[in-house]
Amino acid sequence: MPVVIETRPETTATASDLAILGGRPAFANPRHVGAPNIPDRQALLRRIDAMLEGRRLSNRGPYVRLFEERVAKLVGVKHCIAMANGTVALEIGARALGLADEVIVPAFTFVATVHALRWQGIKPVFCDVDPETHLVDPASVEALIGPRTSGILAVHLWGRPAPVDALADIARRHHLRLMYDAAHAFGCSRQRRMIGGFGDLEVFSFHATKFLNTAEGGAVVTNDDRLAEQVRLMQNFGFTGLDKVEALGINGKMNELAAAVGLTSLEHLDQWVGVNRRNRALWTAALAPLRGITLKRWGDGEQRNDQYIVTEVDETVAGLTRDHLVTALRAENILARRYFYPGCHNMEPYRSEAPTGGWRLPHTDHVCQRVMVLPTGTAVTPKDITRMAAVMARILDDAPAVTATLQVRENQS
Ligand code: T4K
Repeated sequence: MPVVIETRPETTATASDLAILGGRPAFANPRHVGAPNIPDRQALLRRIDAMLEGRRLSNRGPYVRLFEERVAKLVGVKHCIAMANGTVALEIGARALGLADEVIVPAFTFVATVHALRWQGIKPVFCDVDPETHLVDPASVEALIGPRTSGILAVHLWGRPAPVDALADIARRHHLRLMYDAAHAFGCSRQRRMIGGFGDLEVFSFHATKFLNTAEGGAVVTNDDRLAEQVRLMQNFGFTGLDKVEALGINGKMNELAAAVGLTSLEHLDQWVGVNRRNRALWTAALAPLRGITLKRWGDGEQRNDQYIVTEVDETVAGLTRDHLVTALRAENILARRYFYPGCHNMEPYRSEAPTGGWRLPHTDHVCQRVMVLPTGTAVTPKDITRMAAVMARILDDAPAVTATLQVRENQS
């Protein structure tokens, strides 16, 4: 049955109209993974107006303080230190923990997790992930511990809680520091306990593409008073008072404008969770009949932000590769993503720094070949999802032609 799509009249909507085969794109404008959630404009503008009136733009002004207070309360931790972005929060967190020499970290993550360590002069030692959950595999972590290991940096990837009990046990037995990259996990829980309170400290990102954004922003959260004090010192040049510098510090501060966006966005959390939940339910139904595409699921009964619609493509069943499917979707202006291809171990400088014989991460390599993340969030409507899934179905139906076309292109380039 022909499918009605945005820029094509119904009568001409046949499989051969696929954009990758020469047709017009299904969507006139791109549908993104990570289009920002935008809070109420009037409320935000009122806050910005008051900020301009008060001429307080940065250096832990009233909005940053309030934002920190609200985030700490929501997450259930003693301290939240708001940061300029998640990457600098990771760097300062690692430094405050005294991480040095080698830190065990998954290669299946956004490169910022690993760059933050390397930027601090720390050597990342890549552990493998569980191919089912995409989370660090504790057995792989423990096997990599050596005399130079100072800590573990695990990731709550996609907002899904890392195996916190097993990791805490490993860290305790080997006297290692344990921190979490919780960039994806704001508003998510694990056995009813909010992510943010695990390990020695955790780091959120409030980048534009995240569930809760401050345009650029992040935070370190912890229950450790001494660590919190260290982090605060480090994020503000080491100042302890007027003209008084007591430590080596850097500038990691969140500004008031960002905090105003954050505070206004916090007022929408329930609404945005609702939209993401609705979108997930629609994607679940729409993808169910499609062969070779599996939507990853987790955390029933937990709080989730559902910010990422993560699928795996099995090319032997789908009839085309994940990469060809993503290329065909992007031609339709459906900007699916191959996060986190090709894995940090295959990016520089880590690829060139690989131990003799290279990094051996079979599960990471497997997952990197299969994952496809699809658009969701408040910028995506139910109609969009129906259309995107219908286009995907047609690409699968025409898989041999799509594959042949893309292979010709690849051979020519
Ligand atoms: N740890 C993890 C596990 C992370 O995922 C991240 C960030 C970090 C640490 C570091 O936190 P930050 O230092 O960033 O706070 C994007 C984001 O830039 C990055 O923040 C995020 N992870 C990562 C998963 O996604 P790219 O390279 O994919 O960004 P880009 O420019 O391709 O944007 C994604 C899509 O979003 C595009 O299709 C366009 C759309 N978009 C983007 C922006 C910025 C918009 O529609 N509007 C916008 O304003 O990394």
